[in-house]
Amino acid sequence: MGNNRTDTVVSAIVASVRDAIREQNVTFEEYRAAIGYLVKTAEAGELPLMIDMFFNATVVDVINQNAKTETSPSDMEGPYFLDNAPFVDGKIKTMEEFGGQPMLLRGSVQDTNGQPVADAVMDIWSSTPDGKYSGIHDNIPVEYYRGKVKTGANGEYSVESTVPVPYTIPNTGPCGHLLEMMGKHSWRPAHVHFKIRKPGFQDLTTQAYFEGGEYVNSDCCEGIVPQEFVVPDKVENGARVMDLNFVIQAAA
Ligand code: MBD
Ligand code: FE
Repeated sequence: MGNNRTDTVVSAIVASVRDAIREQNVTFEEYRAAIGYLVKTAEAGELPLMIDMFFNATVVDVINQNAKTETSPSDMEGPYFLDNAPFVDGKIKTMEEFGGQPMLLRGSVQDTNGQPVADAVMDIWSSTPDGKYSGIHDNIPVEYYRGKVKTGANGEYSVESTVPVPYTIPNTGPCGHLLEMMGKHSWRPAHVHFKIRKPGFQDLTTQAYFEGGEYVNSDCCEGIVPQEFVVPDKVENGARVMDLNFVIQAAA
């Protein structure tokens, strides 16, 4: 063993934690409290959330730096992607009783040569107008507020839903409590998630944000969101229009 990828990465992580312990003169009581907190977080089922909160954006950053710059930036998948959303034709189901401003998502998927990518499957999911995710919260059925959309012959797509809202990551458990103890809030800006897949291409997982929206520059999960998909405020026929063109890369 030794001198392999596992050794290299784990040793680097351990070294930076040791540095932090020395730098901050961490006491034995604090050390024990930290272990207890991690155990509690795991027992609450929030360990993935806690790790995502601190590190997911950094992993995505590394992906974006390594990708050729002509592809669209990746962004966090988050914990609420579900692969069993239905295919929809032009309209993601929303619930009358929730109301919300209509939203029109439209644009295209292209490859890095500017050629349209037809028949790409776009998974699109976002919160209800009161900040819940279907299939996860409040028994909202999975066919609402999420759907799969196929691009047309020219790589184009167009689909309606309703505008999502800023969202607090689960903040009643250990993750939210930790943010609170650190003096930080637990809000994410309003966002729409995308996962774009097409055989022969690398998957693209990303998010779009609303220019001028609250928390766009203070996301609890990453501080500042990738700017390319912060979409200017544009309304047509009462619908908030999100013009979004995606560039994906052929698989290596
Ligand atoms: C979300 O909706 C989300 O997108 C992320 C990244 C984390 C928690 C909740
Ligand atoms: Fe989300």
